[in-house]
Amino acid sequence: MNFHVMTLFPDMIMDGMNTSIIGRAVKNGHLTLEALNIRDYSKSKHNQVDDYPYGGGAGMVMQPEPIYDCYEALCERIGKRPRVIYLTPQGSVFHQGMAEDFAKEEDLVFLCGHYEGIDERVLEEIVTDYVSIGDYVLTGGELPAMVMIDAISRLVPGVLNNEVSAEFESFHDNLLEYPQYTRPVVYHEKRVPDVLLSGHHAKIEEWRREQSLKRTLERRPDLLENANLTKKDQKILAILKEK
Ligand code: 9WO
Repeated sequence: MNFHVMTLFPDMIMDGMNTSIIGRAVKNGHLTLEALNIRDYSKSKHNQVDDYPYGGGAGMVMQPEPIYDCYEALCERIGKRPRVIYLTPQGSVFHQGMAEDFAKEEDLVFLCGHYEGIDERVLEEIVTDYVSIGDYVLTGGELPAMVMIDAISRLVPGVLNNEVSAEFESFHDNLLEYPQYTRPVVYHEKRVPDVLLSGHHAKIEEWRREQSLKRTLERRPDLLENANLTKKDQKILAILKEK
């Protein structure tokens, strides 16, 4: 997977990702990550990339030409026209299924806006996917781009050292993860559940599944609508709902 981030703050992307497991995956060669400085594509005297909004109003709007030229230069260099994701509160809300879909691509471009946004005309020309990471307003698209890169990267084969872990974590079957415990057996008078010390693997799996169902029912009942439930799961859920 090759990530290309178009931004006015390339250091924010490179510093943020170098200090994580994603940084290790880049060094291993499982991923590439580059930040493209939109300012490098300004043709104005003072490398200007924004201007006042037509119609008036507060703040500044990013101009279309540097962003278009940045994308076209990338396309010429790599010989393809990858999907362009614009991070905006006006996009579809990001979820695990979208991460799985994006992980199938060989190249992905993230467009990070700033100020009061980007001139609509260049968005119409190059953006293929409008994505939000949640209903809140930030100062720019860089943090959402990093969130998406993290979620997508861990689905790329070889990025996580544990081959099976990616599919076995939260959202497997659309359920929340069961609780985890490690040493010591007793901490602040609380014991680790006995079943986990029993060595009885079938019983442990059964307990963990029940915990996942219980937790999802309590914390995220909305997820159950699209959950992958066996007949046995449904019976356990019915009992949990009675309690
Ligand atoms: C600010 C503004 C002020 C007056 C009139 C219109 C306005 N629009 C905006 C605006 O949308 N600013 C955005 C700031 C422009 C794109 C980058 N910014 C951003 C991205 N804030 N929050 C996000 C974001 C992206 C993905 N998921 C959650 C939040």
